[in-house]
Amino acid sequence: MKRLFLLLLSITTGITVFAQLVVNQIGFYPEGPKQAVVINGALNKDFKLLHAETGETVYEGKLGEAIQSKNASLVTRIADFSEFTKPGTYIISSGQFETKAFTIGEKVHQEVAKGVLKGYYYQRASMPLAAQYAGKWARPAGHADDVVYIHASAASKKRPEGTVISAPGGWYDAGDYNKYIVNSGITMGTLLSAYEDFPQYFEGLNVNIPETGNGAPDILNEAVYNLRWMLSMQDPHDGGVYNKLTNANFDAMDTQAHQNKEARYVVQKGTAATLDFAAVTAQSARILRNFPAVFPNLADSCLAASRKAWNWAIKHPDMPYDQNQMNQIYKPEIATGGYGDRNFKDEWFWAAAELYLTTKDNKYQKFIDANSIEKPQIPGWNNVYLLGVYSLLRYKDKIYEDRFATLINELAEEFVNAIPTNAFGVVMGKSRADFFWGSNSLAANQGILLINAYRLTGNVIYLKAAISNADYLLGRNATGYCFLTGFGYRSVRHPHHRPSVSDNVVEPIPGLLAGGPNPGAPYSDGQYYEFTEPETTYADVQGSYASNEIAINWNAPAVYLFGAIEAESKQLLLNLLK
Ligand code: 9MR
Repeated sequence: MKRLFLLLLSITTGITVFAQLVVNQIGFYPEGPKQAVVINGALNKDFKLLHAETGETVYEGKLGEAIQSKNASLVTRIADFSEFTKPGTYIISSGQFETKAFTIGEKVHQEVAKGVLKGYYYQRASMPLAAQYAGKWARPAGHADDVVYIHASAASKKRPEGTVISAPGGWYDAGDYNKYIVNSGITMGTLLSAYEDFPQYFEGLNVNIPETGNGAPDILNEAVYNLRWMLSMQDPHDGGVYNKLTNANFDAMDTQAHQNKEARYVVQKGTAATLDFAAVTAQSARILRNFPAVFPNLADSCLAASRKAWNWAIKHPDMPYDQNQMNQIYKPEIATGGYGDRNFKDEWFWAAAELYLTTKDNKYQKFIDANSIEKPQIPGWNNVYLLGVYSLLRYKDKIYEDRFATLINELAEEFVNAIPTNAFGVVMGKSRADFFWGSNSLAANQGILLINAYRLTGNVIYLKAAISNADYLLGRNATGYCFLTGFGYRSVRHPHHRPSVSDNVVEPIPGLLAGGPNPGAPYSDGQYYEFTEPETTYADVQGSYASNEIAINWNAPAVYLFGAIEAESKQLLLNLLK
């Protein structure tokens, strides 16, 4: 019957996307905004909220006007039940569609916030994951990385080709088992900023990792695990930082972490890697000096490493990582991820901002000024400018405060203004260009910008707009998927993630955010995609590395976003009472 309906629908409308009712599958804050979206339900006019256990109707409403999506050939109607505030477990129904149960309640995203942070533990290299922390995903230690070769591209006088160094620990980058400094840069900056913006919240967020209870919050314990690896990626002789620690080729998908027998190399130093490293170590120094008992001397080591990296960058201000060119000169050829950035303005800005804030040394100001960008992009691995802006604003630096507050508020205003015409009532999808490799991280990073605007102005509109993108990630989107493994009633089951593929556990490792819709995906990974428009090109299959991989730089803004909305959710109530 349902199939017949879909067939009729596609014949009569030419629409190529399934009809369904989508919602944040986890739920809503009692005083928060609450919306579900009917996709291609041409005949639907109203909706009901039912009590999940009793089936009793607790609220009835009319769907909003039909909205043609700008990002796919689909039409939606929004079911808004924000005025219903009673905690409980509910289902929404509209015509032939029904959601599964979700919750209205305080702290409704607390488990998600914990889950996305815990996701990092499962990415740890060089140590066994014990069952007491990892449950059924326990595994032996992968990649000791105590024998790592200096690749020909990275050879120097003091460390000629083939020199063995030790660089254990850190997180695997994504679905592969390699470790990349550039991508660690934005990841660490985002996690450290989450802590700096919401210290109290994160001090209370324990995620059952080996360090839990050691006197430092788990978000810092996790970050330090990667930080120690990052420190080992700096050449102590000159301060330059290697781009990555990698196999020559990607492992087969069914390789378990501990089975890897391939040689590991560090390859070529670069300006982006070294400046990202300088920024992360400067920010770490500032934070970790408040935890001398837990991390003795680490803050000092970080600051020394940061300065050394900065000095190297001053001498090598424009050294891109061009893997193709490198492979023409040096052997063995390296085929793993490139993260090859060519524009370093944003890295200069970020590193200068973090060093300036940590050291109070005015010499960094001229680099902040010289590398200012008028209309910066929302952060991504090759675009870290706003991380510097957020930090300068966090410390209310008098010189920069007004200018950057205006910048953030203007961007936030554009986001908020785009919501009413968005088919899903969210910020994500303001433009078709929002959908690319790792687009879900954009939704989360837009959320971070909005949270910054909210912190600057106290205006709850921005907090609500950030929540709209959280809803997007958890199911209110054109695919109907909750993009987080292990959460929601229709979530990612087959991520492109070697640990999840190669273990004997049916469920994927939880707490990992899939890359999300990417119209370029069919051309990159050659998988079959049932739908191919910007907001629908997503397939929950292992082979889809361009839409269904997971990555540390995509999880980090999710840690920030879900942590921030949990930390601030009580403001929704205070706002209602005003
Ligand atoms: O996130 C990266 C994306 O922006 C690039 O378009 C893509 C292709 O170069 O690579 C992505 O990063 C991958 C990295 O190179 C290797 N580890 C997995 C990453 C996520 O797919």
